[in-house]
Amino acid sequence: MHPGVGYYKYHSKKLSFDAANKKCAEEGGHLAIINSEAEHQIVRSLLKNDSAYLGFHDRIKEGEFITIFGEPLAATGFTGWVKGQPDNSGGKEHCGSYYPKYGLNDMACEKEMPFICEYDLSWSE
Ligand SMILES: [Ca+2]
Ligand SMILES: [Ca+2]
Repeated sequence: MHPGVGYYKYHSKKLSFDAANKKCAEEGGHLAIINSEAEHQIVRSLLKNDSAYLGFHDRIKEGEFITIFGEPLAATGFTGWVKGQPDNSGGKEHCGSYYPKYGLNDMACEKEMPFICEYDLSWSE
């Protein structure tokens, strides 16, 4: 719990992007979207050694990354890609992740990875 920023949970269970987002939804949340440097540091601190899914993708139009709510990634307030990313490796990397210690990376959506959910706990304010 991070008052004023949000509530985040790291899931070590490895799932595909869609399965991960479904799991977050079942818990009343969504795949995490980083909106500030403060959120970035929280997300970064939750990560282990594996990459983890976050809530953005370019599945609608290649190279145009948007959040799971359809907003441009550039409008979220955080676009700290790993150097050389996004690279759309193999022509099939369309889902957003965070590479531990470094930043954002595009990954194949079917790959099963840990993920971070974000919950909007407005009742706690
Ligand atoms: Ca892509
Ligand atoms: Ca990539």
